[in-house]
Amino acid sequence: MAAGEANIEYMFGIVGIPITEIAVAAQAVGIKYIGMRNEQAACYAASAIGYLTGRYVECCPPPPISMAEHSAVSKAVSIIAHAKQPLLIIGKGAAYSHAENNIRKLVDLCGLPFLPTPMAKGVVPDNHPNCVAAARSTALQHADVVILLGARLNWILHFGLPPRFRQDVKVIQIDICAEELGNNVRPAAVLLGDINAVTKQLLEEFSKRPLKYPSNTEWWKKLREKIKNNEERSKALALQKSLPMNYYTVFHHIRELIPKDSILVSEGANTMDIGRTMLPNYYPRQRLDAGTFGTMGVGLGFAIAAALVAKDRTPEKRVICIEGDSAFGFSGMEVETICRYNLPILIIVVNNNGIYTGLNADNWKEMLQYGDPATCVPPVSLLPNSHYEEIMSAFGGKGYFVKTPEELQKALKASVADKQTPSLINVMIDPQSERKKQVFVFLS
Ligand SMILES: Cc1ncc(C[n+]2csc(CCOP(=O)(O)OP(=O)(O)O)c2C)c(N)n1
Ligand SMILES: [Mg+2]
Repeated sequence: MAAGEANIEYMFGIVGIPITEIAVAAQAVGIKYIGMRNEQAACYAASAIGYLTGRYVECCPPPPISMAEHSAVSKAVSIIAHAKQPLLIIGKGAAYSHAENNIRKLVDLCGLPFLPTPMAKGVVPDNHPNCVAAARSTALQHADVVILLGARLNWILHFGLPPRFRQDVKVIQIDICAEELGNNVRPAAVLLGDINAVTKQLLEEFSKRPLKYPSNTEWWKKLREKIKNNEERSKALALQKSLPMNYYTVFHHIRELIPKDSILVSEGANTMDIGRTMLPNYYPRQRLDAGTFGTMGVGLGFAIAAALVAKDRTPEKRVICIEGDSAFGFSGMEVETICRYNLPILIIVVNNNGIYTGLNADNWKEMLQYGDPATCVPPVSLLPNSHYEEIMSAFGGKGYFVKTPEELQKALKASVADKQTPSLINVMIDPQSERKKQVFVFLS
């Protein structure tokens, strides 16, 4: 009853015991009860609802909106004005705080280069001319002033430390959570407050002390060169005609054929990392991935939450869930949940027979000659050529097994056109396909 009175719309749990009574009671007061196949996936789905709808604010009495101390705002503006190589990092907090309009104004007004963290993609559209995501490592490594707008210096930002950042980088940290301030790096200025409100404060300060970072600096030249170089390398890989396909070719076709306003969900290692660079976001809160902690298994729960919200609020928007073959396995049985609630999610499994790299069928066979599989199967390998699409067809959705760009295009067109039926495209790629060479190795 209390949940009903609080206008809770969605409740996630599992199917059956021990939640039967509470689920029935919730349904009786008009709450949508979603029975998942595993508590973990239910929690992932529930956590995404607040992010997608902002309803964690609506359900409670409106919280006070906190603003930063004026002296801190003024200090931050001075530091930005003296920066030679500034970089704005937009974090998930900016998306949570619905700060997109003010941040867009700040970027346009001050001409600053910016980078989004994974789930901040789309707060300012990825095709904005100041977006330097394609030169991410260079931007992080050489920035002398970094403005963190609701982004945290956790592993996804390499803890803000060398060699990925300059030793003497000045960090301006803007965050709603006091405990986050000063984590890993001592900031030059701290602005404690709601991202949207603090961005407005910065805009007001910049209207008194105008700043336009010139677009012809050496810094911009360096960043633009790197962007061009990286984009050319990705494009060359994407246009390769050899079979089996590589990651870049797969993402190239996905980008060409899915609607621009799709809600993208993703997890995996290379699948997620390469997909993040190859698939643009144009709107805020439309990318959900395993970003913060890299936890595999979140994808299907996130996709289910996104599809429920889309069905109720923006039925024209598609949810596209791009999974590595290993990542898919963590919550794969939620495909049944998707079919049970008839959520027209398109799952794309990028299948390289394993984690990072796998074995092809011939090598697999050869390997088995060495003895008991438990003693010789590489711990990064999955069974080659697994037909994950049959998991979808088993429950009444549509499954596609594709090996060539033409088959991929055909399957994408068919599943995008069918707005009613869940589908899964299992895309076989070269098990040795790699991410293009990176300047830094993982976790450096
Ligand atoms: C819960 C959990 N267990 C294990 C890991 C370690 N891990 C990182 S990525 C990954 C799977 C990557 O393989 P896949 O999804 O097939 O993507 P690929 O790189 O092959 O494209 C795993 C198991 C993790 N991140 N989270
Ligand atoms: Mg894989």
